[in-house]
Amino acid sequence: MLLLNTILLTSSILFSASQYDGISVVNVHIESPEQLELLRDFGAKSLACFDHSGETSMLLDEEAIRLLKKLGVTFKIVESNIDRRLKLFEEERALARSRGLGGWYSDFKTWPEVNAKLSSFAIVAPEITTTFIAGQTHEGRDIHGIRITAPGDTTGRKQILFNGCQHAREWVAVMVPVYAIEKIIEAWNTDPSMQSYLESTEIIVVPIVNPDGYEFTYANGGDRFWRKNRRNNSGSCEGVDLNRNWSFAWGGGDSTSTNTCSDIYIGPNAFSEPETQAMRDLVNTLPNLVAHVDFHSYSQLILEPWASSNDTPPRVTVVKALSAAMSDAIASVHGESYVAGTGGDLLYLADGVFPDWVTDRGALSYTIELRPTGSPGFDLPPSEILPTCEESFAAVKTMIEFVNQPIAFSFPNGLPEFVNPGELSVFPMVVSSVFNESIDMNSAKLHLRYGNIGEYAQSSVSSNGPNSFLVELPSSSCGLVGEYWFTVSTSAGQVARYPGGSEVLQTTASSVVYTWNMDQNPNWTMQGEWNWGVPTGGGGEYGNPDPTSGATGNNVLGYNLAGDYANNLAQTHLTTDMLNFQNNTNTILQFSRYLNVEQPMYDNATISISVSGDPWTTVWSNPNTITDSQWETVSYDISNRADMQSNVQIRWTMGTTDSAWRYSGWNIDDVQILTVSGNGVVGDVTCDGVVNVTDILSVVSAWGPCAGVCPEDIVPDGVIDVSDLLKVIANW
Ligand code: 0X9
Ligand code: ZN
Repeated sequence: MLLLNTILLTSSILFSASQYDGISVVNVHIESPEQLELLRDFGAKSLACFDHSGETSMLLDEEAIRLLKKLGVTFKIVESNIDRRLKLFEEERALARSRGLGGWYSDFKTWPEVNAKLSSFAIVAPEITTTFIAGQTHEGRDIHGIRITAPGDTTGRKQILFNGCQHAREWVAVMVPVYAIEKIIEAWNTDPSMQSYLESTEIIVVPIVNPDGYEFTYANGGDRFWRKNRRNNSGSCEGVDLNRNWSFAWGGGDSTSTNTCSDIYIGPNAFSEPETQAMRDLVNTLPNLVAHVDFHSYSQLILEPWASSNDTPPRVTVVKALSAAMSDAIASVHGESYVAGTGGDLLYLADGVFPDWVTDRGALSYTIELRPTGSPGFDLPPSEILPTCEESFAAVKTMIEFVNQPIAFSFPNGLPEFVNPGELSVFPMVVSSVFNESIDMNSAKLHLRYGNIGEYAQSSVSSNGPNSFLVELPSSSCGLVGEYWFTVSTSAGQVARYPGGSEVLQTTASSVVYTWNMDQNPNWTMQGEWNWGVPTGGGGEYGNPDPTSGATGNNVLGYNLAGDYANNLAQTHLTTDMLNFQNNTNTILQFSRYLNVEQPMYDNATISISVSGDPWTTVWSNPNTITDSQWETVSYDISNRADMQSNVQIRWTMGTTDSAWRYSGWNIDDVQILTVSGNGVVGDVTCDGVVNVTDILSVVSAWGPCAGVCPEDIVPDGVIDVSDLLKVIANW
C-alpha cells in the first residue's frame, strides 16, 4: 500500500499554478450582456456560468478590476491572488494522497488513473460488468464506460445512466460515478436487494465525458479552471461547452454564447462535438433508459427538468418525488443539504443541456451539483471526496430503487417529526404511477409500531380524492418513538413501499412548552418591515410571492407582509420575549415556514438563539436559494442552548441582502417549543413507568375498536384486543 502511494505521488503531474498569479475571485454585479462581453474581452473567466444580469463570481486580473472601477460596476473581491490557494490545494492533495485515508478516494484522480480503475472493476466482477468505449475526442482520447447488470437475458431490463465531467474542472464529478460503480459491484456480493435490482436493471456509467478537457486541467501548461472540451476553434480560443451542445433547445438565449472565447460557447451546431455525439449514440443504444444523472459541481443542488424553460416537465409529480427522495437520502448520510428544484428557480436557465435532451426522450433526468455549496468551489478539499461520494451513492441507490417501484409517493406538507403524545397527526399523501400502472386506491396501508422492537401493526389509509390520501398517524400516549412506513399496490397487485428498501420513518412524541398560533399578535419585538397580520400574496420579483393566509388561520409574522424584502437590507430581527426552559430537556423549535430568499452569497435568512443575553448563535441559515410555494413544518433541535435555561430568546432575521434580486422573505406561523422526554415503556398504558396489572385492567376495560388514538391500543392497529393484552404481558 505504501509503495503504491509513493508511485502514485511521484507520477502525478503537479499543476503549475503560476498562471493564476495575480488573479482574484471577484463577485461582480453585471448590469448588461454588453458588460459581460467586455469583461470577457479582458480575459475574465466566469466561475458560475451565470450569464444574465445579477451577481456572479469571476476570475479577474488587475487590469480587469481596474476596468470595473472605470465602468462604475459594483463588485466585491472575495479572494485576492487565487494562485496562493491553488498552491495550498496542491499541497493538501499531496498530503491526502500520501496519507491515503480514503483509499482510492483520498485524492482526485487523472484520466489514466480512472481508466485503470474501470479496468480493475471488469477484472473483479466480470460476470456483471462490461467495459466499453463510447467514442473518441478531438485529441483522440477514448471515452470509457462500464455497464453493470446481473448475468442472464438482459432484454427488457430498465436502464439507468450516470455520467460525470462534461465540465473539465469539476473534479469531484469524476470521483462520484467511479465510487457508484465500486459500491454497486460490492453490493452485488453482499446486498440481496441490489442483487434483485440488477436482475431487472442495467446501470451504465461514464465517469469522464470530457477527457481532453479533464486532462488539460491537470496538465503542465494547462488550466485548472478549464470547463469546455478542447476543440480547435481556429481562432484565439479553444473549446465548446459540451453542456450547451445538445440539440434540445440548442442555440437558445439562456446561459449560452456564440463567442468561441466564452465558457458557455455552444459550438457551431448542435452535436458538433465528438463527445456529445458519443454520448448521444450511447443513449440511442439504450431503448429502456428510464433515468439519468449528469453529475457536476458545485452548489449542492438536484436540478430537475427543464433547464431551458420554466415549463412543467412531463410526469412532474414523479420527477419531484424522486428528487425529494434523493435529497433526503443524501441528507441522511452526512447531514448535507442538496436542495431539489428547477434550474429556473434555483440557479439559471440553460439551453442545449444533456438532461433536457434525455428528458425529451422520456426518461427522468437530473443535474446533480455536488459539494461544496460555495467557496472553495471546484477545489473541494480532498478530505471531502469520500463523504461526497458516499452521500451521492445514496442518491444513486435511491434512483435504482425508485425506478423499480411502480408507485411514487409524495407528502405535500412534509412528514411530521414531532407529535404530541396521544394525538393524531393528519397529513396528505399523494401517489403517482411511475410508469403508467393503475393504482389500487383501496390498498394503502400504514405500518406502525411504538418503541424500536416488535412487529408492525397494519391499518388502512383512506383515500380522499384521486391519487390522494389523508393519513391519520397516531402517536404513542406515553412518549414512545413511532416507527412507520406505507405500502400501496397497483391494480395488478405489485406492492410499492415508502420509504424504499427497509428504511422506516420516525415520529417522536413530544410535549408542547409554548405555542403561538399567530391568530393573536404575540407582540414580539419587530424591527423594520417585520409585521403581524394577513400576508397579501405580494412580491415575487424572484422566487414565489408571499402566501395569502397562514398555515392555519389568517395571520402570520412576516417580513414585509405586502411584498419582497428590500435590496441592501441590514440584518433586521424579529425577537421573541424571554422564554423559560428551566424544566425542559431535548428542546425543539418547530414552526410553519413559507420562505423565499436568494442564496446566502447574496441574501440571508437566519434563526438564532441567545441565552441570558449572551451573544447570538445561529440555529439555522439558508444553505441555498429557498423558494417555498406552500407552508412547510420545520423543526430544529435547540437543546444544546435551551435545555434547563431560564432566559432564552429566539430570533428570526431578514438580511443582509445584496443590491439586486428581491424575494418575498420570511412568513412564519404556528411557532411551538417542544420538549421530548422519550422515556416511554412499551406496554405501559397508564404512563406510570411500569408495566403491571393496572395496564392489563385498562386494556380490558377499553376492549373493542378504537377511534383516534387510544393508549390501550399498544399494537396500533385500531382495535383493542388480545394482541394488546399479549403486548402488556410480554413487557411485564
Ligand atoms: O451550467 C451548467 O451547465 C450546469 N452548472 S455548472 O455550474 N456545473 O456548469 C447546470 C446545468 C443544468 N442547468 C439547469 N438545470 N438550469
Ligand atoms: Zn458543470
